[in-house]
Amino acid sequence: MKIVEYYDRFRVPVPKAEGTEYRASKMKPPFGPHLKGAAFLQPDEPGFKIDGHTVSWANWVFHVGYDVRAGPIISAASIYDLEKQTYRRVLYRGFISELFVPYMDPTEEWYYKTFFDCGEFGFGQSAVSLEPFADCPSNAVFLDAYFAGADGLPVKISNAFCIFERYAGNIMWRHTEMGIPNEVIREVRPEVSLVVRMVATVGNYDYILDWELKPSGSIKFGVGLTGVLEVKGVTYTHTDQIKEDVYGTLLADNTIGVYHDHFLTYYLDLDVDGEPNSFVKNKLEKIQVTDGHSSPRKSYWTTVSETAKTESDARVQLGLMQSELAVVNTNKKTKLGNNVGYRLIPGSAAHPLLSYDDYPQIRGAFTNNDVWVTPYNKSEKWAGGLYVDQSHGDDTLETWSLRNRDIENKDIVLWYTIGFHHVPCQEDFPVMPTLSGGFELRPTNFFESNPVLKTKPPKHVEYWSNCTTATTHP
Ligand SMILES: [Cu+2]
Repeated sequence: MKIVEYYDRFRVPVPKAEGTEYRASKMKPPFGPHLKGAAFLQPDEPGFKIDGHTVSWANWVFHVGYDVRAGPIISAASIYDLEKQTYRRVLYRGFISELFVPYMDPTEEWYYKTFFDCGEFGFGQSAVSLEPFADCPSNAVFLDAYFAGADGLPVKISNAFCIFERYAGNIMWRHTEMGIPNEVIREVRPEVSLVVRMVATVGNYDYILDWELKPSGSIKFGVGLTGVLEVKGVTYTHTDQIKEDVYGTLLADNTIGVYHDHFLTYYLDLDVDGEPNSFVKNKLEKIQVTDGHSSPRKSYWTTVSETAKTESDARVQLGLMQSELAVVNTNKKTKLGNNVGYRLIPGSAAHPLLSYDDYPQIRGAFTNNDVWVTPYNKSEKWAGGLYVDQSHGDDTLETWSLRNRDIENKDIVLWYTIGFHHVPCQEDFPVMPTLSGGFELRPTNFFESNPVLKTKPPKHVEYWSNCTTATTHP
């Protein structure tokens, strides 16, 4: 328990504290833009019910769980089908399996900073109490979380989750039909969705994790990055002084924000209308019209559907090909004969730039593809391995996938990684405005037709002070 040796490679000035205050109580004028409070009025009680951990809202029912490692776990999510008069399963279980954050500074003090936030720290264990009216809107309902502490005693995180209905002023669907003589049809339905939110503060970073369910059947996965950047001290106070690679951006005097990535890998055990599912790539292919007479057009695109038979067929790097990716149930078809399915609408693709044989990337090999599909296996939950601390990369999603098992018409798990390459900028300092990303699972031929067609419009306002064109609704 003694320091037996230390090595002082260089010295840098301690960065100034000036300009780094972000506590409202310590701030002095002038203040930033004044924002008036905004609220989504719900004069009646919230439109959802929580029974134990089961939430039912609009046409959805699902279970909200908490895991010390993954944080929120949404399971047994089913949606009511008005036509079939029954609930139909969409998602058996979904959670964030791993978050890989490699920093891009290879020097002695920084090269090892390649964090696995779920496996090393625990998203659930890093959950923080949410603040009413700020972290969550006024209509939110809060849930506590508990985990077993290091001494075996329960640790409570108050208000770890909030659940709320969101009306962000968006339109669920609309149409103004003007093609009929002497008649105008105008139909609009505002979009209200349900959000389950948890915030994990892992050291310096705060991750806002949203699960948003829509009456149209979509599930949107939102990720917000905020908090404080991981910075390093340097002698520099101006970019003109920098003649070497500093592996980041000068954000303030003597302060570099180091380049890094955030890769969040989601585990999505979809059970689209039942357990046996298949993964389909609908490739969009350009067809050239070469015969010179069948059409005035020279080209068009069409879809070529490929069903993944084994795991190797389901490794996808987005951005390289134009395709729609879907999980379908070939045992269940619509009346018209289409396979019922759910489509993955990816977020912006950020592919890892480390070499495959670089040590952190061997451990983070689950980010080598943006999409993987594996057959359900009880022991395959954590993309970076069960024991991720100092792992050698021999128990990752990539190593499991190399077995190349059959995945057609099986209980399958879709793994999707949303990535961010983060080049810090001065606005990210001293605390970073939320950088948002996300992706969506959206029904594709799951319903016979638009499932929110018969959603009634809200009460109509006859007169609105700043809108003179308001008309009466029949
Ligand atoms: Cu970042």
